[in-house]
Amino acid sequence: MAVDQVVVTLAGLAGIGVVAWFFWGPRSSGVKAALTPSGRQEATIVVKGAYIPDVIVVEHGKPVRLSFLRQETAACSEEVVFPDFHRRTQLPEGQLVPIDLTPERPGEYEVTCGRGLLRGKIVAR
Ligand SMILES: [Cu+2]
Repeated sequence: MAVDQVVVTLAGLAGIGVVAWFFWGPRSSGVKAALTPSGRQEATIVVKGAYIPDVIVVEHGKPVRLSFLRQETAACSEEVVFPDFHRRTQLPEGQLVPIDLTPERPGEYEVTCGRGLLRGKIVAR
């Protein structure tokens, strides 16, 4: 192979690598909840056009406290829903609202707003 062919081939392989990494590589895997001395895993989520952060990583079988702080007035986000836990909670603007739950099994637990537009998840390991 001539040098230019080698360069093109390597560039092509590198491109494939980047695409493969993008689709199958490790996800930017969310924010790990902080473990408090009491054994509770805690994270704060700001609600402002999205859940920030939108992925919270926890250990299953241990209590989790997510504190939501809604910094907007859009009606869309006034309620947060945890379908797997059968929980719905109102989020008044500007108030820190703690929500306690315990994901008993490893898996992904959806978090949405009342109308299903904002989305996030709890990833339990
Ligand atoms: Cu909504």
